[in-house]
Amino acid sequence: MSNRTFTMIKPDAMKNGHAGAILDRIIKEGFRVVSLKLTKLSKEKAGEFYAVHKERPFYGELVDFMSSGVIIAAILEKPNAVNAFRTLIGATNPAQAEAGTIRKLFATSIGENAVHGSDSDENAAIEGSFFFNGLEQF
Ligand code: FUP
Repeated sequence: MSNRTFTMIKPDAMKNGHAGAILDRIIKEGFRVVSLKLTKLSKEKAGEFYAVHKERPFYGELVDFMSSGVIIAAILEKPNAVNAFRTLIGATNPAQAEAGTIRKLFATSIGENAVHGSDSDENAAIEGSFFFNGLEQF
């Protein structure tokens, strides 16, 4: 079990002014920030990040949305980070997310759902290194 996960605060949450509240919540839940940056994905980079969903009907919209504005990308550390973070953010669809989760509080829809959280240790490592090189991981 690895202690790291990867997250993005997505364009909807950035535009709606929730970035500060989301970061505050993450830190208060005991995650240590290993890496952090504000950046913007090109369509090409967003397509690459979500390549696993290439055949899904929502892929085009997902790529357009994820490249529509700035995001905050971060690597986070806590024991059992992947599962702990997915519990904190709640279900993909905010309508089904538990009360008090980040998506329940800040997401608008299944497509514009405020935050990303890695779904496995392996993907956490791949996704973290998509955004941060070794010198940027503390
Ligand atoms: P999650 O692991 O909760 O981020 O969800 P998935 O990996 O299943 O989906 C990745 C992203 O694809 C979601 F954050 C939003 C988008 N998506 C849709 O737009 N529609 C869907 O039905 C499922 C996912």
